[in-house]
Amino acid sequence: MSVVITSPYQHSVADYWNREKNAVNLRLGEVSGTYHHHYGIGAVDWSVLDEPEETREERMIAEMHRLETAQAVLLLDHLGQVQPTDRLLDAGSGRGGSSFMAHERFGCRVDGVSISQKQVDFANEQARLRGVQDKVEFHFRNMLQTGLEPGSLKGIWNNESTMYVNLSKLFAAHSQLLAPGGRYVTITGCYNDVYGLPSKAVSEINAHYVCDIHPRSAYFRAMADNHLVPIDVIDLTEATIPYWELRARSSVVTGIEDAFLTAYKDGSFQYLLIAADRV
Ligand code: SAH
Ligand code: GPP
Ligand code: MG
Repeated sequence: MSVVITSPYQHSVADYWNREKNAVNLRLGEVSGTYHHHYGIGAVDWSVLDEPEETREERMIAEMHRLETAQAVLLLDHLGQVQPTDRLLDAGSGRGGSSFMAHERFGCRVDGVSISQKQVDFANEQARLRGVQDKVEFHFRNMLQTGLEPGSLKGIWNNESTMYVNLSKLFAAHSQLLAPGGRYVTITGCYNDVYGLPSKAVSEINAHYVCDIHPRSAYFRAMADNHLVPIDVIDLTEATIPYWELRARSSVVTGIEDAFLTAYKDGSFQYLLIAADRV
């Protein structure tokens, strides 16, 4: 164990991300050079299926990448007014895709943290290739204990990374880092309290990614306890189903597609955007 990885569980999560090389992530990333580890939203252009066989696969990959990029655009839309002199934190930053998009959009400094050294190295190399290494930096750090200066951040987001941590600890940490009036945004999968407890399909997703999907209620409780007041809550479940339907028919399936489609369709699982103000 180290000062960054503080439990055997976190060690197994870091191990997953250090080994991860799924074609569904690398081939999509190569489309534009922006690498995402999250899912897509929006209507699919189903004309990709009518494409001749030689070009169909390439078109499907580009289409999935377009929907994943649209997901990150929607998240950034909810960060509010961000000035070039502000600072942002990408908590659980993966290969860095959303951080680069935020820097391009706002011109400000962005720091990303991940407990995967491989991802941090990959993302820092991307920053060098883009010539933005003094403005976008990735660190091998724990989002529960980043070591960043209290009150120094205008915005923080978690793009599909809250299911790896205890939400009370996460929002206590974020609340300390955000300046008053700062904004927090997450896009996440949560289980539906109305369904009850995690369904079989939700449990399959947990096992696949070594994560622990929280109930929807846990987000609002932990936010209320930590000076975070929701300003937008958007149920993206309907908007993400087409992405999974396309992905299930692609050459880059990983085997988890049916679990997502089942969980979304049986009402046990929801894809949610939550934006909150730090008060
Ligand atoms: N937000 C990125 C990556 C999501 S994948 C994107 O949208 O592309 C989940 C990420 O959470 C991985 O990078 C993983 O290393 C990170 N993560 C999980 N637990 C973490 C922790 N305790 N501290 C920091 N990062 C963590
Ligand atoms: C990241 O995507 C997946 C997660 C961070 C875990 C679970 C997320 C939920 C919303 C439950 P990825 O792009 O690495 O996954 P894949 O390889 O399946 O595309
Ligand atoms: Mg992916």
